Amino acid sequence: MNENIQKLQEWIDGSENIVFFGGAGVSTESKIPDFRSTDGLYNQKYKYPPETIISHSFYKRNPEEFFRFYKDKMLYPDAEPNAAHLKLAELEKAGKLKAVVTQNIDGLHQKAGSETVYELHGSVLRNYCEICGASYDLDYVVNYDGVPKCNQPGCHGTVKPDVVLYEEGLNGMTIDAAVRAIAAADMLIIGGTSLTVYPAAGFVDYYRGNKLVLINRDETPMDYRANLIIRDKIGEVFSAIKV
Ligand code: CNA
Repeated sequence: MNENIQKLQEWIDGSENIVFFGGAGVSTESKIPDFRSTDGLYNQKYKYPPETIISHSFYKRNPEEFFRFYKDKMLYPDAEPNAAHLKLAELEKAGKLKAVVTQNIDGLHQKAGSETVYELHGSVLRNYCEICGASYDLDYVVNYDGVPKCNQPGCHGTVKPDVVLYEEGLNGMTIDAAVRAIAAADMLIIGGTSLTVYPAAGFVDYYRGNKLVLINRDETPMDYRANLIIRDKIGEVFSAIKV
């Protein structure tokens, strides 16, 4: 075990109120591409930039194109949790980890068994009719040809994923719960996030302890804040940790 991972293990052993704050890099080892890596979504070529397509105004103006991109590039119904998701769930069951705060929309923390998960940007697993509010699962959206429409009698509303698009606000209750968890944590582990998407990235400011661990392949604007930086793959790091 290398020195950094040993230190991470010691800090985990000595903590009882750990919070994990993560992003797309947590799921790349589950074969879901992130946004900003060289092989991530933002570095591929599309008719419109991904930031434009996954914005609220684009969704309203051009739902056909939105759903074409969304279904093709953002849905991974067969993805499975990796060692990072699984170890975090184990840490929660052991009573050490109190919450996962995630920017991810893939539902893999819950699939791994985590219970307290604050999904800042929503989830592709939940979908609602914009008119009558009827709810639909992921399969409904995946299997619907074109723009998914509500199947309730007399309703033909568009079924919108419960995902926070650019230009949309975050859910206030989720923000509140996430910030409270981070403020109360004795250890904050941040991983797989470029820490560039606000307001989520600003949540780091609420941590008041001195065990801030950053596990990320690339540098982030918040590296200077970390008490320990690990530049390895997050799944590999967590598979070395004993609960
Ligand atoms: P990002 O900006 O794409 O950054 C990802 C970061 O993770 C980068 O700094 C990488 O260096 C790092 N990284 C990638 N793979 C690994 C790995 N195996 N181990 C360690 N580090 C790794 O993603 P953010 O989450 O910071 O940006 C926030 C966006 C991305 C949110 O709005 C998400 O909804 C959105 N997103 C989510 C998913 C998902 O749900 N899986 C996928 C793609 C994008």
